[in-house]
Amino acid sequence: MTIQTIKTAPFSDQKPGTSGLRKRVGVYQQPNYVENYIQAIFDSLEGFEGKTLVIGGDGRFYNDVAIQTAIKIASANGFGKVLVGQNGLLSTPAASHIIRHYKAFGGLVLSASHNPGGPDGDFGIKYNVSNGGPAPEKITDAVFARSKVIDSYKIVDAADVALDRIGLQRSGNMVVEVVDPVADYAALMQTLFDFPAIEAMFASGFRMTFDAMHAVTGPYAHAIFEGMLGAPKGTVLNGTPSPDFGQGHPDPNLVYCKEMYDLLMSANGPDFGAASDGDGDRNLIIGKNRFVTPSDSLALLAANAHLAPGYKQGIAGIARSMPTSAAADRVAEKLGIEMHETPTGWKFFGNLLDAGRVTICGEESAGTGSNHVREKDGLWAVLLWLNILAVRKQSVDEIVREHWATYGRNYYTRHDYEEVDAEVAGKLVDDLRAKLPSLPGKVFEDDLQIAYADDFTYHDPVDGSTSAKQGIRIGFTDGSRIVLRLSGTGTVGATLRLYLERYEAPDGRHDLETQAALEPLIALADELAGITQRTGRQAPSVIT
Ligand code: VG1
Ligand code: CO
Repeated sequence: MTIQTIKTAPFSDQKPGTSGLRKRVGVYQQPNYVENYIQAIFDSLEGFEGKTLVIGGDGRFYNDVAIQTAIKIASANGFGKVLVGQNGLLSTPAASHIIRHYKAFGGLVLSASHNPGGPDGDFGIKYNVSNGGPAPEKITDAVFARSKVIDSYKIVDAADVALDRIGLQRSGNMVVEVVDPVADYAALMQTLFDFPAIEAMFASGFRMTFDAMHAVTGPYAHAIFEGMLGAPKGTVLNGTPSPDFGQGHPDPNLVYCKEMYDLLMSANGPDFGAASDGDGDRNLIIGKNRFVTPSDSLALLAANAHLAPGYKQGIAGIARSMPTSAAADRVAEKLGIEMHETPTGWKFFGNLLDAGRVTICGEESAGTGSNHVREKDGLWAVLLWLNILAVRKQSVDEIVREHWATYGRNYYTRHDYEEVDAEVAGKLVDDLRAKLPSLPGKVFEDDLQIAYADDFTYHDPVDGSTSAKQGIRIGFTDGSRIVLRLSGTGTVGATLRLYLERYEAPDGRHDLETQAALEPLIALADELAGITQRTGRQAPSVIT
């Protein structure tokens, strides 16, 4: 075995986005692209000599190649050990747990999450720090800076690791342990939730369908729902991870889970439907005749978390990303606990969780999680819902309606315009930003009066850091909001995200169709930002 130092030239586009570096597979397949990026990560870290690195991915195309490369570069750079999931698989929350549980130095999560996979799809690499969470901006900025000047990387000349073989192997001087991807994670879930109560609910005929979308949660869902909780075989659909996700789009929303939605709305449908995304950190929750928006789900889980054993002492606080609806704020207010609004992306929750200031976090993009790991966690959300259903013995629909009757309803939708010309999208945002100072006080149709208009800046209360330009917020005196930002996970052109929200008091109307309820705001957003006119799009690509 020898350690080789290979000369390389930098790439200019290795800037991590909302959640790691995501690119088309073809970009990643360029010679030295993976090598450069991983070396740039290691060059931005200190003190890992002899320490443990966790590696795992969502099983998408190119995972196997990138993992072998990552192991060899980790070995050459002096890591003492790599813990890797069998067959290269680790869901994002499971990777976070393994980093924490084994006190690893950090981890590499290989995923492009909900983006399609396969040779023409996307690939991604994300670095997580020792608390199990995504690297903070300080590190991702350093990685990008390093990637622009890197001129060599170190790699061992060693054989590939047999990723299918559980147990100890070596790569150069470094130990590689291939671990069961599910066992530690499933054990953690058992400490948080009342498994016997959920099992009893299944035994009494409760019916659920879970769509793993041919992605990483399949093995976890089979083991936990059908294995440990006794749900009938067949409860888990599409439970075998495939490199191209069965040619599907592993994004659990009403567009890509339309069939499940229709099933849950049908007379003979199951009681509960759920799905997760490519890397297992998102969740979709649909009760019989009731879709639960992710923003409402966050509020509901926070309000009911004490019903699960892991949270019976109550929760310390709640955090939500800025575009997420304010439904959770009302729960925090009632509970008298802290509420935080952070920029989009899970990395901003890490400090608040580490400091014990919040217990539950969530994003409108179908991500919810707690202090049990430092990533959002799809199966955790499903299990917490099941635990709540088992204790309250009511339907999802009843629970949601009672929640609205107590706290009011935040009608909420997100309109995505995908693959918009990047220049057009950039100018649209810049022009709207320039208009912001003139907006407060203006009154539009339907008595919509603007209370404030700004580009969100986050001040981290724990480490004092500041993150500016995190998205445009236009707030109205009645609690309605228009939010607009550009996606940081897309790989082609720009994705414009428009988020709309309107509050209806506890005794108000809670039975309106969402898009209709938000129509005046949708029209006003278009008027203010000129989306139709500038993009030439008559309708959003995706509505969630
Ligand atoms: C999107 C979501 C954001 C989420 C991020 C990563 O980011 O909006 O809430 O944290 O994806 O999730 P953006 O910048 O495209 O809006 V995942 O499941 O893709 O890791
Ligand atoms: Co994801």
